[in-house]
Amino acid sequence: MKIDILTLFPEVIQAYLNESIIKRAIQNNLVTIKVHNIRDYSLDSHKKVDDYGFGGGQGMVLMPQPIFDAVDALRTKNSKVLLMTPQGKPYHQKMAKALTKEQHLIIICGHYEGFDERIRTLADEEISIGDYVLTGGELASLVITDSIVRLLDGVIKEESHEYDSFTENLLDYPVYTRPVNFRGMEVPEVLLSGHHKNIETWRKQEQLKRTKERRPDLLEKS
Ligand code: 6GU
Repeated sequence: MKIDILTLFPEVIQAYLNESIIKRAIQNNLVTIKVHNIRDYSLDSHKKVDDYGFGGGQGMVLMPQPIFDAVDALRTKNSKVLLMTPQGKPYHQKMAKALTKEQHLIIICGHYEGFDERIRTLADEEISIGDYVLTGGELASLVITDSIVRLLDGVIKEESHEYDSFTENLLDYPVYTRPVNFRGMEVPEVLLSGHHKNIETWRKQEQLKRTKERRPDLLEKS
């Protein structure tokens, strides 16, 4: 898979991609991720990317030209263009899973007060990562990228996401490591038993219990 991210703040994105699991996935050629500065596509002599909104009231609005030219330069017939906006479709694990099937994603990060409405016509999908407002789409693009990359073949052990929270509309079960007793808090007996069937049953019960307590809305879906 290839992912192109269009942003006014490439360093912010690159810093995250240079660490941990995503970094390893890139090094192992399981994904190619390129970060592009929208400003580099501005045809303005001062590399301007935004201007005052017509009608007043708002602050600066991202202009269509740099973003249209960037998408034109990057898009192929297999590309899917995602626009990050709080007005988009609420993101969830099933969308992450579906997006792993794409060959090429172009992710556009909005910024400042907003972007010119005509930029929406470039998008195959508009995505929001939740009902709150961020200063820009950068964090959202990283959320989307991270959630997709960890699901790609070979990035993490298959077993690690088989029981992920949300995979079956259930939250994850509790996990423990050494020591067995930490400040009086004990690791559940069953996990030390080596009895795989019982461990599996316990984990399923804990998933159900946890989901019922914390996210009953998920149980209604499953
Ligand atoms: Cl995608 N962008 C911004 N600016 N705020 C958001 C968001 C995106 N998703 C939730 N809040």
